[in-house]
Amino acid sequence: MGVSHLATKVTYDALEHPQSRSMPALYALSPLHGPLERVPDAPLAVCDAICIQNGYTTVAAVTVGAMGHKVAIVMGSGSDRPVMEKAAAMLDQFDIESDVRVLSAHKTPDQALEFATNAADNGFEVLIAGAGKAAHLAGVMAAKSLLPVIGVPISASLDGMDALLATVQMPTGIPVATVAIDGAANAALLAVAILAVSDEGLRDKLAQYRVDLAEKTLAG
Ligand code: C2R
Repeated sequence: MGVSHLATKVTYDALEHPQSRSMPALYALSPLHGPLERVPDAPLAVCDAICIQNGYTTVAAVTVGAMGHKVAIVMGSGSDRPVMEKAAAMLDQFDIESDVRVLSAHKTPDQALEFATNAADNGFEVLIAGAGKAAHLAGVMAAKSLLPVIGVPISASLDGMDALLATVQMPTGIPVATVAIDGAANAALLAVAILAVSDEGLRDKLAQYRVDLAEKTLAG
């Protein structure tokens, strides 16, 4: 079995199990050319070609996590963009891909529902939804998706208090994790923390971010 065939199989494995994408994995082909096996507790080694490691004679290592995480950032209007761009910028700092969309539960209900319904299948792991005024967008995302939804109340009227209450006061059963008014950067950091639960590399980055933050704070 050639390297490319092996690599292709591993890649397919990752694609067929998107929930495992964040988990770096080392796959091994035994000397007997048995089936691909996941090597438990493998180091985060990456080798694109065949190499010898961990006592396996023929090993192809693929950091499945290299495919990366994907977070959706949706907002009710283009006028929310200056606030919501801060979420994208923060995710970028952690090398997390984001897809930014304007969708409104009020003005484009069909598209909003369709987006939420298919979000997980489209590879998103967390949804961030920002809206101002009567902010129903995050709640509608949560109603149609099992993914964690983080709501950002936008200050578009009444100093954002209307959006804060509309976002945070979800009925029991359909939660929206709500951050501060215009707190898009924190929404991104919460998304990072959620993704970091199953991603050691990301956890390290988040820890470093906190160290840097403490240093900056102490420096006044
Ligand atoms: P316009 O600037 O388009 O009039 O929007 C938007 O998020 C925005 O802050 C004014 C405000 O209306 C909000 N909006 C919602 C929703 N769709 C738009 N709250 C929704 O679906 O919840």
